[in-house]
Amino acid sequence: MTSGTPDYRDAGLAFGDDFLFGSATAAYQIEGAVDEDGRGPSIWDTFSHTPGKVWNGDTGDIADDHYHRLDADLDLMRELGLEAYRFSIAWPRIQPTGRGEVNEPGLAFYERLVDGLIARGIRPIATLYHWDLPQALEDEGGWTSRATAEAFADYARIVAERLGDRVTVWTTLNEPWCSAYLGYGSGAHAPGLMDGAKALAAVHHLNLAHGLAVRAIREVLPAAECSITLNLHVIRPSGATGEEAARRIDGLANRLFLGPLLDGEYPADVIEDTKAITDWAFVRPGDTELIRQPLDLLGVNYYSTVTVRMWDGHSPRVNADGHKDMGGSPWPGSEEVEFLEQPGPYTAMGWNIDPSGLEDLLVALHESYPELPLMVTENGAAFDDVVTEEADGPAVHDTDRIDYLRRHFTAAHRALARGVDLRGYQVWSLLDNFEWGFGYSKRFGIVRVDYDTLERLPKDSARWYAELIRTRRIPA
Ligand code: IFM
Repeated sequence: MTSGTPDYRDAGLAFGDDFLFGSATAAYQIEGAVDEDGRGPSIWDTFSHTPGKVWNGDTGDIADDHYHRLDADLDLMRELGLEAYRFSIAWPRIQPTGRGEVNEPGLAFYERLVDGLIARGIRPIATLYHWDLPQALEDEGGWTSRATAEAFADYARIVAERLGDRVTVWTTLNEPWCSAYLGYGSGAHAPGLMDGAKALAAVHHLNLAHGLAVRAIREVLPAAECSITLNLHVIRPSGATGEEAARRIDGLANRLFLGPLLDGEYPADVIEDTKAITDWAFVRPGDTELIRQPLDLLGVNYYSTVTVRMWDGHSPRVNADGHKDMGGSPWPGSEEVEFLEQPGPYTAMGWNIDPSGLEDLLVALHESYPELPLMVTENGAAFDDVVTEEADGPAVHDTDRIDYLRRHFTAAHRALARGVDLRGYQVWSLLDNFEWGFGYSKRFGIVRVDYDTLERLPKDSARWYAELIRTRRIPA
């Protein structure tokens, strides 16, 4: 931080009684039990079992074994005092091939989870899709196909019918940016395709899936609180070409989602930027009206910022984009944008730590959409944790993670003070878990998981967070 700017390390800041403190996970990252009780294969099973796709050949086969340790994990959440728990439902547990017959044991598992949360006084925030598409749907085109969006609405209805009366917030999709651009553009995520036109078709079908699912949920539950979670990019322009580069990345990363979801239209400049790649014929008349369903909440996932400019065509090309590139591009039509090295400090992901980005993002969203309540649905950090042996047993003194969280809670508090309607904060993540292409090499949990014994060990950050929740003030 430069002098004169806040360092975001305030202690003692108070949060209101309605502010919902919780923590988040996702099904494939923690559950394991991938072929139990009728679950079908997902694209992440296929991808992680394909040599060379995931660090160390790691898979989600066992993960944190949460599927078998549900009750103990629920007790842990209660011990930490969580007020909310954001989890995702694995579509292939509910419909093993993504369509048709419902797999009762899958629904029963999530019913047990939701009821277990409620029994412990914890509000369930359910995400319907956190990247584990049934493989059978991918075999028919996955998110490049309109039929996947239609199937998603059927799945949403099935889950809403069963759990609807008990879920506090329904989130349709988690970070469709990742599903579309990393899944079908860069190839870093499942299904691992590298095709800009497919990535853009996936953007649209994910948006459409959201709209159709919200409509389906509300048909079953007219009063359901519906949301979507986006990983909006906080973009800093650099130099003379920075504004153009920022416009392009903002278009692909942010406006291709916010536009149809909240304004009812796709941004014309992005359609123009990408016209050599696709004619956008997959957007049918009436689609943007379907996508723009009233939202009760927008979920915001925030980790770091990017700084961009246009490549001059001569100098060695810079690309410090934090998203692992397997060969394709996550930025269709804007490959000439350079991502500059960010000033540190950094987390173990190599992502820069900049809490001002969270404050800026929340304030900007509030200014653009003043009526829309916001929630931080993910924020947290991976660090190379060390287990130490203390007199009373093993411990993880993760002061770097506490520092990260302190700064970001301060940023959230500053946004609240500036009038942002911020309803809560879900720390990513409750447990160390399968970090997608990075396998188990990156630890985001406030609770450590020993991958040999699967034992859970709350880190110092978990204690710190428990104190924040208990006192409703950022601890000293
Ligand atoms: O682990 C992921 C999560 O699944 C989605 N948001 C970002 C996290 C950290 O990379």
